[in-house]
Amino acid sequence: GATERTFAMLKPDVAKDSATVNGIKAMIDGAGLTIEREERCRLSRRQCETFYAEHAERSFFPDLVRFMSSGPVIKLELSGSDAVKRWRTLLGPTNSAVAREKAPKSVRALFGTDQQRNAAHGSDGVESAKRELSLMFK
Ligand code: YYY
Ligand code: MG
Repeated sequence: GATERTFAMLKPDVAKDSATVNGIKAMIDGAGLTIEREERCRLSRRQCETFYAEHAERSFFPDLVRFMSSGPVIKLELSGSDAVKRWRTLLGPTNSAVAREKAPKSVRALFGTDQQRNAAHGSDGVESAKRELSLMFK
């Protein structure tokens, strides 16, 4: 497959726990993906609203923004063969409970809690990866 870049983000539910952060980084490495860039920061509500703008009309949006701005996140740029799809597969389904059923070895199955606190983000396509990388790495 083509060499791609994608955006990954460890969310506030896991970014505060170094053992979990290291566990997820080991999974990234094990999948043949390279961490090109890493930045720990706390996102403002405004930054979260912009990042998740496609979901602005959804009922879960205010709660999602509150959660994502509640503590530090770790932003990662990943590269590798089919990186976008590879990281999405490693992440597993959005809802952590579904992930435990359908993809028990995935990041969300192992480290997520529910449909909101689901451990990590991954771009859903090459175009959104470009948008998210330029938004999050100035
Ligand atoms: O791309 P992915 O993160 O797997 O899911 P999206 O449908 O893009 O939703 C983004 C984000 O919103 C999800 O990671 C958690 C949150 N969310 C939620 O809190 N409740 C839902 N019913 C759906 C999504
Ligand atoms: Mg998404």
